[in-house]
Amino acid sequence: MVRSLAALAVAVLPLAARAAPGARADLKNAGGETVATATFAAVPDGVEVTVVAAKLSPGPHGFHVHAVGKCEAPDFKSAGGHFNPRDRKHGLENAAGPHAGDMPNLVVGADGKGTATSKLGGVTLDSGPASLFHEGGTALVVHADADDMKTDPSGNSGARVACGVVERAK
Ligand SMILES: [Cu+2]
Ligand SMILES: [Zn+2]
Repeated sequence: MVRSLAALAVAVLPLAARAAPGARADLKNAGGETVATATFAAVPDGVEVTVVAAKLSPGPHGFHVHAVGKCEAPDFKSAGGHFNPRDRKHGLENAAGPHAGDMPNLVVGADGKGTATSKLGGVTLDSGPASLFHEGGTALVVHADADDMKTDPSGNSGARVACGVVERAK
């Protein structure tokens, strides 16, 4: 009994040590179907995003935080450009970048599933221009194609195929 409790404590501890999600987003496709979910947690100097894709086309997809918390199907243009409070250029590999909302590609397997965790440096869940809850909010967007990580303003990642407004976790 004592031994199994100890094993349980070891198994549970890494989860308990992680920050509780401070925000979440449900990403829907143009048909209104939820195809991925994301959670956001405050970490030192930024916000960690974990996305779990359940139903996306296989391959790498551009994946960003966009500057407006509005997801109007079918093109999701309502989400605006990339979240960019520090007026940088697009791309994790751009010397003049990146946008605060830029992240590595989301890689989806042949089964339509994929998981990724990335850190948004210099972003907060609190208040101010660098907050995901700045006036008007923000949205998480998945694109049809891979982001080349350097072409301004959006890495040639093509159409917006899924969008989710970033909301406070309850
Ligand atoms: Cu985008
Ligand atoms: Zn960008």
